Amino acid sequence: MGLSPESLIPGIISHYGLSAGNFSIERLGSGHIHYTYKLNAKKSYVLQRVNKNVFKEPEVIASNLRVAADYLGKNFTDFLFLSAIETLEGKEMVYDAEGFPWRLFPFFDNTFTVDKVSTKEEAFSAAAEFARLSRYLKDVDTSRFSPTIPGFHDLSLRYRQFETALKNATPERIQRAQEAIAQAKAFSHLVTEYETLISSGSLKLRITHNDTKINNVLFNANTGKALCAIDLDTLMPGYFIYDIGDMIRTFVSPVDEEEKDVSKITVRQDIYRALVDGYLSQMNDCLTPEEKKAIPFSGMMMTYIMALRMLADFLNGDIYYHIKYEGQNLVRATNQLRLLQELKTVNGNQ
Ligand code: GN1
Ligand code: MG
Repeated sequence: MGLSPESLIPGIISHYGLSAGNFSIERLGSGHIHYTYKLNAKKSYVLQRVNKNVFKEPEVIASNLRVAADYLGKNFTDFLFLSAIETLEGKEMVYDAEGFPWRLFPFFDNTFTVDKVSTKEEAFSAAAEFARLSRYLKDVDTSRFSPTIPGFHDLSLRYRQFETALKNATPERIQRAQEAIAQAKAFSHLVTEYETLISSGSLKLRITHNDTKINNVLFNANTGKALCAIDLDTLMPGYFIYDIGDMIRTFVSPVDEEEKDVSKITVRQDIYRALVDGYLSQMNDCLTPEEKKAIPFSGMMMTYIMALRMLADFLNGDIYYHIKYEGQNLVRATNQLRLLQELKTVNGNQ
């Protein structure tokens, strides 16, 4: 075992000219991938240890964000783009002795995040903010960006990874996940639909956020409106279905992906409409009619891909997502499969 990440904080922040003695430090808990801390003081910061097992080339994240920040800075004056603070040596990241990169961000006072959407206004505003990022980047040369995780939302790849996990899983895990496995297999027609949609060429490659879950947007506490998109590690070339689909996945239900009681999972149609309206308030003119037709599919596709990834992680012995209790990834997968069923019902009734 290496040193605990917390014990490394004083050394890391000294690269920014900061002293740990001036802060009270708390762990911020809802991300599944990195270790994130808040450094509390009059001027507060967010410090993050990047998960290098997930982001194998952290320099690619930094390079994409540099391209985006330069482009937005040159072309727009009204866009808040969250960039990492540079070290005293002018670097965007500090590597610790185990090779984990760390980054520091400013903390914005008077802001908040939510894990569930409460109102239509919240849904509209958050969706419009994620969409604005894609709209402002619509003319940037996508070849200047590289994937930070190759094949991230490639449903065919994710299905194959699920099959591999199933092949290698212990009988005990397979037994516990039996029902979820059967449900996941029953939706495999979505993989074919995805392949057909992608190979039709009707979706334009754009710069997308790719992780538009509701807790990746910062709200202004005074206005209640979305202030900016955060968690930009997966800002990279993608299709708009990934962004609007992940919003459908994480906005429409009154409970989040951690909910164990699946009977509480429903599709709030007013929230659904508000998020689509919010997204289109920015992106309507950028999307073709064929792209817009893919919106109902997008929500199902992104819910399915998360169900497969969570289920595969459970079968693999919980090696990817952080868990707080045994069986959490199976709970998440079961939750997502129920949401998928609900979305199917709603789409079928339209
Ligand atoms: C992860 O980093 P975080 O917690 O916002 C994951 C997303 C999943 C999400 C599920 C890099 O997002 O793809 O949708 O968990 N990010 C990565 O909650 O795998
Ligand atoms: Mg993330």
